[in-house]
Amino acid sequence: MKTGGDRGYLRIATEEAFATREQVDAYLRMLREGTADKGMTSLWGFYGQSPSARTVQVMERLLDVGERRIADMDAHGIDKAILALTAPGVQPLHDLDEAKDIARRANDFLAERCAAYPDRFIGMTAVAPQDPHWSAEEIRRGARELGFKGVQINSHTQGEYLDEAKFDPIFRALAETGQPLYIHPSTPPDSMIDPMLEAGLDGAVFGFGVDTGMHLLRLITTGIFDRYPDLQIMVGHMGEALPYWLYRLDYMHQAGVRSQRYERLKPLKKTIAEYMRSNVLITNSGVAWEPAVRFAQQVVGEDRIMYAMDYPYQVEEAEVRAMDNLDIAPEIKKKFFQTNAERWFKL
Ligand code: 1DF
Ligand code: MN
Repeated sequence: MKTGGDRGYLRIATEEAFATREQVDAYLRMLREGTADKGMTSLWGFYGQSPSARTVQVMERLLDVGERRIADMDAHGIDKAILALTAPGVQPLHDLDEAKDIARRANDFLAERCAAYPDRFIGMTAVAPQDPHWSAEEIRRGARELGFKGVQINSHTQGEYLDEAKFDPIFRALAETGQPLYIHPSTPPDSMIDPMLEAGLDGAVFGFGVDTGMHLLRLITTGIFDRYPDLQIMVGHMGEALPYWLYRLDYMHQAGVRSQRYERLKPLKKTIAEYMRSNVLITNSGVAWEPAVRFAQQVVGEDRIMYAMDYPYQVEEAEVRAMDNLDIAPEIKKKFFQTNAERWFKL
């Protein structure tokens, strides 16, 4: 695969992960001490400790934000990667100072790496939502001093979702800086995970999507876009299944609002489908599947669906080729691979 845009578009990959050594070491310490939740124990018990070929490859690739990653991007025809600290970031850490230190140093490291490869790497800010005010300041620093183009939060923070009022400083900082929020998956919290864990379905196979789709839905139904009408929220994995649910979501949501069945289910200015078409952006991370991409383009809009590889978790040349071969108009393919990312990340 070739970089350089000879097909009429650059390939910009929008959900690409890196890790820092001290982040992984903190996870391993939590696993040893037994302070990690069930999801982290499942996920990082695997990536941090399994000797399998997959985990060794993933770990090596996560920790490299230099020549090895560039070589992989060149081999797969990826012109630019939008990088974020891998899930679940520092969100599971119980020691606030440690969480903030690791996030801040990861941001400094990423900014330096982006400066070293300015044509290839673009950064997103990592935050520690455990401290919403610090996170708001770090979002401002990321946008104004480090040159980052968005913020990634890995779904819930120790079981709490971003619609809780205490997280509002984060949304104020996003509004102030005009940056998009990428809600990346995490394993479901202990309050949700058991039936998935017992069946081996807690991770990227299913649990990620259940938790993250619900997270976005909670933000929508509690009115985040009425409070922040210009906010753009990105989710991967073809919208974490929400596009396929949309008809039923709107029908049953409106029925629930009319019957005043729940205190928190209040009337909204728009329908869920309308918010999806004005405030939600979707990447195809993990889903190189033409029917899903075209369905999302149809119901959410061709300006709102962007390409992602999900490096280093899903590195498949055949998937890049499948997306190159999407049976869609060339203008729409260019939006998908390049110009939607340029527009929404303000590159
Ligand atoms: C996995 C998948 C892990 C994704 C990830 O971060 C991740 C996985 C820890 O396969 O276990 O970002 N993903 O987005 O699909
Ligand atoms: Mn991912």
